Amino acid sequence: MSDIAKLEQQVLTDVAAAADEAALEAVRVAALGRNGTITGLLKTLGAMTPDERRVQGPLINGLKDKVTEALTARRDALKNAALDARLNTETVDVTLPVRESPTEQGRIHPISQVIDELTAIFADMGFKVAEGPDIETDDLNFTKLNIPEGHPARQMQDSFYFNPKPDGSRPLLRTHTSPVQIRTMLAQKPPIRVITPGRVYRIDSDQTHTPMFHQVEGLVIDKGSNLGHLKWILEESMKAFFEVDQVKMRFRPSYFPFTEPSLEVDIQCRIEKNEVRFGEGNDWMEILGCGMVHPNVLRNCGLDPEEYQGFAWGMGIDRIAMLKYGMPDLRDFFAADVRWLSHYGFRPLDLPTLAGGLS
Ligand code: 2NM
Repeated sequence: MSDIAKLEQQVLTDVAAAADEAALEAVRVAALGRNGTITGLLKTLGAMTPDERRVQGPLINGLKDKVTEALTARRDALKNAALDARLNTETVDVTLPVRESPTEQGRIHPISQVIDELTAIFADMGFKVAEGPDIETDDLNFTKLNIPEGHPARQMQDSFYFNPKPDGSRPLLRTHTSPVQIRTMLAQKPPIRVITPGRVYRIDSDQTHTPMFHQVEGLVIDKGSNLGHLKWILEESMKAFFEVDQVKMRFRPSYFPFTEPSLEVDIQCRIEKNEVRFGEGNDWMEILGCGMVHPNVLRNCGLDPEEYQGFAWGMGIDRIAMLKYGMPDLRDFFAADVRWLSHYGFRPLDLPTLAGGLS
């Protein structure tokens, strides 16, 4: 066998044996690289006589072409094999459920949802939302609300007071959102229609009380405002909130320093083993306190009680959220447990509207 034929056999054997593209490249360099065996043969052509070259030229170039062709074929085969291997391992199971994007996984806390629902309901009746600071002065939290010094509601053990300031005054965490309504009356001229949802703080912690909880209060100040208006607003708003056509309410006389007369309101319901239904049944549940704003409060805010009257109400958001959405334990609200939130939370783009449904 000639040297060329031997070389051809050797190189083609190596090409066939190359197990991957790196091994194949090594075979190519050994044969056709700068110092390769076939390149070496090609270089010998220059020193040959024309007759020798006429014979050797086609043989050597034929060898080069054959090897080049074999290299290309083997490279394609290796590429296809590698692709087949990937396709076999990198399978996609199209029957798997689509993974939610992070924006889809987020949930609105039920308290935020209830605040949004109440905002939509009262906005529809012409109310604006007013907000104020969590840290309040004694004057706005108590004095202006007709709660005098020495009143039991002011007791140190009931409110979170800060250390005294140089002037002797002691700021505190607001115990209700009423100071926001005082601020509103001081800053705006009637007619006033506001609701004030927000955090409030009281030193109280047991099965049914958390030291921070949420309130929404409402306030209307106008000429000729009366209890009939208050009753209508409460009935309509609670029907909308609990998403029922009818709801009976029971108004009982009560006492608050900032209203006169003052009333506590029960809402008709049916209490079953572990469920409460509104708008039916023979049971009653207390849900809010209300009354006509006390003339002293109006005067404290620069309003003449002979000219303007008003009514106000206050209710706990956490409690009505529990009732509406069937959450059994108040303490879960503030446990920051993502499993609880993903169960009871609301989708961020499902905004509550009166037209589209609240919840
Ligand atoms: C309640 C019950 C009754 C109330 C009164 C006022 C203000 F500022 F106008 F005097 N704001 N909120 C009020 C009245 C709050 O919560 C149970």
